[in-house]
Amino acid sequence: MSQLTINGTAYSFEPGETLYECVSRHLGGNEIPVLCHDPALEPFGACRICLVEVARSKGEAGRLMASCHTPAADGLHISTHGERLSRVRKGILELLLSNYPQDKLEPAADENLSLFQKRLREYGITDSRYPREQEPGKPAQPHPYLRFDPAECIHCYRCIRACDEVQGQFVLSMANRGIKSHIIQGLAGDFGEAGCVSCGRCVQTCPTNALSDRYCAKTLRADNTVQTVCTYCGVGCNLEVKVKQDRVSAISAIEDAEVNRGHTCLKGRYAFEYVHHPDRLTSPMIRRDGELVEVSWDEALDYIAQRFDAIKHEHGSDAIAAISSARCTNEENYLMQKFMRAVIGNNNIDGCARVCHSPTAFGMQQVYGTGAATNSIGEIPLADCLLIFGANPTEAHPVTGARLKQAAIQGTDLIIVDPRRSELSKYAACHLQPRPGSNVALLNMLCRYLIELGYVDQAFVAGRTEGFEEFSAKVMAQDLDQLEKTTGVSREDARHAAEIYGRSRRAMAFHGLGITEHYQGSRAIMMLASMIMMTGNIGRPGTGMNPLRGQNNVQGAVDMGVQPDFGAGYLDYKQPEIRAQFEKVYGTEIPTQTGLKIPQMFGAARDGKLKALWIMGEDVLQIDPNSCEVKYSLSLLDLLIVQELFMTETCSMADVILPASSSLEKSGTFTNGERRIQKLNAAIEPLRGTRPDGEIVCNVMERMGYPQGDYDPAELLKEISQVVPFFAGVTWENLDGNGKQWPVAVDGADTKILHQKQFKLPKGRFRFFEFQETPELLDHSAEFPYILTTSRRLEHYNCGSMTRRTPNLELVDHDVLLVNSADAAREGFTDGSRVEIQSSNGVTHLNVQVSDEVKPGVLFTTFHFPEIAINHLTSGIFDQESMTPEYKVVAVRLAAG
Ligand SMILES: Nc1nc2c(c(=O)[nH]1)N[C@H]1C(S)=C(S)[C@@H](COP(=O)(O)OP(=O)(O)OC[C@H]3O[C@@H](n4cnc5c(=O)[nH]c(N)nc54)[C@H](O)[C@@H]3O)O[C@H]1N2
Ligand SMILES: Nc1nc2c(c(=O)[nH]1)N[C@H]1C(S)=C(S)[C@@H](COP(=O)(O)OP(=O)(O)OC[C@H]3O[C@@H](n4cnc5c(=O)[nH]c(N)nc54)[C@H](O)[C@@H]3O)O[C@H]1N2
Ligand code: SF4
Ligand code: FES
Ligand SMILES: [Mo]
Repeated sequence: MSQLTINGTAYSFEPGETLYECVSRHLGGNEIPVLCHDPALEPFGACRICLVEVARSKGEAGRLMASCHTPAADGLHISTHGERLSRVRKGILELLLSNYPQDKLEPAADENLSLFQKRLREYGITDSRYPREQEPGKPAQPHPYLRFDPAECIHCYRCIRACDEVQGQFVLSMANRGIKSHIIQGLAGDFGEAGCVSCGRCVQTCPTNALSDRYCAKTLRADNTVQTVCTYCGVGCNLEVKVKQDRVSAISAIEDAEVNRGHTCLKGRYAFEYVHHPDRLTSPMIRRDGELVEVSWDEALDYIAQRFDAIKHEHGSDAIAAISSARCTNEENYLMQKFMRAVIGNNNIDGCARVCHSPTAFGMQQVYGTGAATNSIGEIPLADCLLIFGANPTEAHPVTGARLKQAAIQGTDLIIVDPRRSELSKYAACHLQPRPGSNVALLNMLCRYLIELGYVDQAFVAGRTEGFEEFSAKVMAQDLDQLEKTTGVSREDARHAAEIYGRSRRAMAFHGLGITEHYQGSRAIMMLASMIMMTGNIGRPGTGMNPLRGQNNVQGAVDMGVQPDFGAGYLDYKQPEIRAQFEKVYGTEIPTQTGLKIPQMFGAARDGKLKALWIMGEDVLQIDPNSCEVKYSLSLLDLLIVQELFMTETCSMADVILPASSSLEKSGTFTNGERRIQKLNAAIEPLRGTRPDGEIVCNVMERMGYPQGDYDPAELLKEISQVVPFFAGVTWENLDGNGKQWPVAVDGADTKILHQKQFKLPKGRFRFFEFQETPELLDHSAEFPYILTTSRRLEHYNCGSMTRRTPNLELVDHDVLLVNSADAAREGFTDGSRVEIQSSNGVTHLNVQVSDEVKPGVLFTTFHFPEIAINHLTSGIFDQESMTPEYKVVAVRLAAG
């Protein structure tokens, strides 16, 4: 019997619960006052305000115990209130107040009081009988976002613990002892120098205003507060937006959100000033005599409808294509593909997944039948091995990255496969550094050792899969010497990694663009999926294959049919019964010819077959490979429509510009990387002159004679749930709270883990591939001896149009080229050397940063600054199955620039 008594009534408790947790669960979080306690952190017990009276039997005098770290136990009698408790709590508060500046005691409205001030008010404490003894430390050095006022610090340690236990950055500590003790940000009192990543978790947890931020998020008196989802990466953090005078004024994390539990990175919490930036596009424009001139919405929409009709009439509907946006909502993406299929009448619809995780979707479908993450981020603590293959989550998916780091700090084995020394590799049990582009060869090695060491899950393989014998025979036939040479990874290291992965009971794999953006992208995915299946690491908690999907809604955009070969819900429109279903809902005939993928669209433009392209929220001219060819292709179009927030590189070539509203100005749903459909609620009205993308698409549909009506996410979700089988039970109303992970059954039940009893296919299908060298290196490495690989960094986001318009620019204002110290010495480069980087496609210039993050022969940079135009260098080589560009391998040479 697990029972105790609280204030005379019997209640049950759960194993491992503290008294505070048990009381809060039954009587609410306000029953016992806490101050140093944060539910996301380990119990600490510093302030003692959470004292309760605990007796072994009824009527016995209780002992005072700190409820936040005292375990619940059978038969205890607990009192949460009473004269004695009140007296002690008042004494504690008075002592704390003696070291707090009295002039900071605000007569503010309750919801704007800090937690400390709320407690003072609850217990009626307004001044202190004790003298101030504490010597406050110094304020922190100026920082773009964070502020520290030591006078308001009450030494509860919450900030230090949040930094250590949530973000794992260890920036803050307590210096000195006794009355001289104070919080420091490294020895210099400088957040940045101490390794701070500006996540703001310390600000969020601080119960006073000792830690605050540029936007005074905790104390700002807002007119309105709205819950929404971050617009940046595929983690999908839940945010609370404070609105004042119709402006987005501060953002904080939602404490009880399953996805982020009070945490964010600096982009979600702080990088929102782009919303009101003067550079925002606020009027439609049409190019006349070479100049873009502002026009009314009616004029722009009439012009588009009339030009589409004319082009369709003259060249046929195949002369029109659209690129939809993973930055936009599910409903908007659904509309865009519906527009192409039902109004224009072709399948020429594609999106940013093409430059990203299309190999994941394709490859996982081949092996498992479903191309999405199999498990959920919340399961990380359940795994005893975490394999991170070609991903850099502490920068690209920071909230997930922080959880992975915490797991490693607590002893979970981490295996990193990355040519670069990423932050997480410092915590790894094993870091394999293959030569960029050699993943398939490395997976051959890993599979071989898993088989040799006896780590094949025979029962799983026999019961749920097919093709293992052939797969295994091919793996064993590979020449290990050759594989070592190809990958640059020794057989001992590969064996060690296989041993760690194989011996674990629950191994959870994460992967990213280091595996997909390659000539053999899809093939490496199929090998990885096979390896996971071979060891039975699928369909159970704390296992699986988990692509760290990139943009906020890249999972959703493809789910909604933003791809040329399948309709919404990955349904094959070539099958008559499926087409009939689409036709019934769309009320019109559906085309059957496979549409164009993005690179094919550019090719068709060059061949004179494609005449019009509508791009919603993608800066193809900066981010697609081989920019010169992209520019040439776009220049040949008769009509280029770009729907954007800012005047991007691509906008500069547009014939029509449509100013869109940002994610903070509209409603709809986003689907994060763990298939979680979450609600986006408009925090403010669309900026004057802009329209939400969904509304714009509806407007064009209506102008072209299709009765779509207005953009209404709730109504659209009804339609989507009729079409997309895994959305069957999704409604606008039932997504409140933590959203739902698809597939969602008609009764609303969602799915945390895929493939638990069965794959989507009758049996999991093993797929083996041999390593093939990329033509990029075969053709060019003699002349261009270095391999350049490009990725992203924490502070900036993709084309950078948004983060470059926020104070993130004060943190990082340029790209650099990482060069290994041996290469730098040989070439005569030092930190800051200006170099010319040339590939067979183009040339650019960057400043060198000498770094042993990369091995000799490998160079690294990012693509966030348009002036660098790094994609002038990237090649026209694509993943053979999905046409995802090979951004991660470019043969280049260096010269002093
Ligand atoms: N801060 C920030 N966050 C972002 C973005 C951003 O721009 N900025 N972009 C978002 C988007 S769109 C995406 S898709 C995701 C991407 O996030 P990730 O999938 O993590 O992608 P990258 O950081 O580009 O590359 C991951 C790693 O692959 C490694 N790599 C390169 N070549 C190879 C190889 O041959 N083999 C292996 N095993 N590894 C290799 C690189 O060194 C790099 O560390 O991030 C999202 N999140
Ligand atoms: N060299 C190199 N190049 C790469 C990569 C790489 O690793 N290396 N990674 C590739 C990958 S994975 C990706 S996903 C792409 C990303 O490249 P993009 O998709 O171009 O980049 P984003 O910055 O995510 O967003 C595109 C545009 O959407 C706009 N936008 C934001 N919200 C909205 C909205 O609500 N409505 C509208 N209409 N527009 C909006 C932004 O202003 C931005 O200009 O880059 C690719 N390019
Ligand atoms: S981790 Fe991703 S979703 Fe979360 S705040 Fe950062 S960019 Fe936004
Ligand atoms: S809240 Fe329990 S000791 Fe501070
Ligand atoms: Mo991406």
